[in-house]
Amino acid sequence: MKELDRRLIQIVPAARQLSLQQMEFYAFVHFTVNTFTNREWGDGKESPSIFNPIHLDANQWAKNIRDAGMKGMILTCKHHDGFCLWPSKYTWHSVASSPYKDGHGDIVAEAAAACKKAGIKFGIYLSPWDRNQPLYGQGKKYDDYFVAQLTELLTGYGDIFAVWFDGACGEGPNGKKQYYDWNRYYEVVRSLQPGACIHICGPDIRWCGNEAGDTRASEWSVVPRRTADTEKIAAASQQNDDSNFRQRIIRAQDQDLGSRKILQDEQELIWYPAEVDTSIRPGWFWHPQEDHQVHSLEKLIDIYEKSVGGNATLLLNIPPTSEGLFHENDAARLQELGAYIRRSYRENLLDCARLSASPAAPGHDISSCRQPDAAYYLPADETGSATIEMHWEKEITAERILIQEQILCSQRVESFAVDAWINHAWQQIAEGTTIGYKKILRLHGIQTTALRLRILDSRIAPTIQFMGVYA
Ligand code: FUL
Repeated sequence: MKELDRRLIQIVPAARQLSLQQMEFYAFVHFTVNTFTNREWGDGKESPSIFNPIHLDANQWAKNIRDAGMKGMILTCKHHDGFCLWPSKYTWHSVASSPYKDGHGDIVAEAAAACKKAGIKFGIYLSPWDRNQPLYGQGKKYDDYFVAQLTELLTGYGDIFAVWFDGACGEGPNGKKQYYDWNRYYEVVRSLQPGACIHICGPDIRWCGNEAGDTRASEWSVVPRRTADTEKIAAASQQNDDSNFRQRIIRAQDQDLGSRKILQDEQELIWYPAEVDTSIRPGWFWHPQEDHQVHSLEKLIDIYEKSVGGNATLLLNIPPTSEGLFHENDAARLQELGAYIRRSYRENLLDCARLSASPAAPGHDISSCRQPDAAYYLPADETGSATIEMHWEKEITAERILIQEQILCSQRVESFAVDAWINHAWQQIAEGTTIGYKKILRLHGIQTTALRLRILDSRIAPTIQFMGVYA
């Protein structure tokens, strides 16, 4: 077992993956001709003349995104319909042929500038599947077109934090078949934007496997390399525009991607953390009939705490209307969500607690987990178990406990429990498997003077980088 553990803890995030994980929560913005046709997938035959978001204000998007606590925005620069939100030199199927700003608009530039102004990062979604481009299905000719567009986006708009390659394709068995030269795409991204993560059909960030906002109960970042097989990701992706698709939960057989049992016979392992992508409303694009179906604050909090607090990142979509603005209902919900997150995690009750723990390895004292810096607690004992106690002089009411591993030392914890001191005895109030970058547990207003974290099983020894207890 220890031999396997030693092998597993060698797998750690690249710098770009660590930065992305630390962003935690960022936005998707789906916007194209579909916004004007009330569809989810365009067929590529739409006339650019329908595209005219007369009140477009990317600053309104960026400001609401930032206020919600999100750290970046990924824009659908080109969705499956092939319409480009920037004046690409390689096609006329773009804003340049639309009435928007008399064909002089560039929405990618507007969005990138708005992100910069709001102090958030900017990323791009460029759909490999293109229903407008006649070269699609012609092998290298289409790859050349795709790479040319990718190059425009990666060189003309400043720093890009994310490149999102969708696996969706609705061509069906008798449709066009394009064999994408993925490695060529990746090399272009690496050479032009080495800090960008390549998401989904790419080596850096893993699709969680559904669009409903579900996170696995045990989310692992060290997984078999075959998990990043683009053909398989594409096969599991959307094959038609049926909106029921996004309700599908993670398939049962996929629940465990990275326990020791799964990894023991794998030759090749990679750091490949999960991203949960979902929309604030039923559709990815704006549909006027969904203006009153914006998810409740409770639902969004639940998605947030299970994803960001479940060792995944959260990519939340907000679709602008045909006027080019976030609808007031979506904007109001984003404001509420941001206020809720700020309020909930403002005051760490651990600041006034006495901390003790199983004997620490030199330089890795338990006090290291009071600050969210790189320092971490590490027990001297390498068997994989450890106990951390928190004591208060006066009774506290705790709503949440937050625990973070130092993922630069890989993901190690396999099993843990939390106890509270109630009626002069320890009572177990929560348990879990993985912790990873961040675990948030709801404690439902427990009243106590002491809490205890028991790490029951871990690869070598657990590393605890930060802990928080919140009222
Ligand atoms: C899917 C696409 O087909 C949807 O339209 C949307 O862009 C979603 C994020 O990915 O695969």
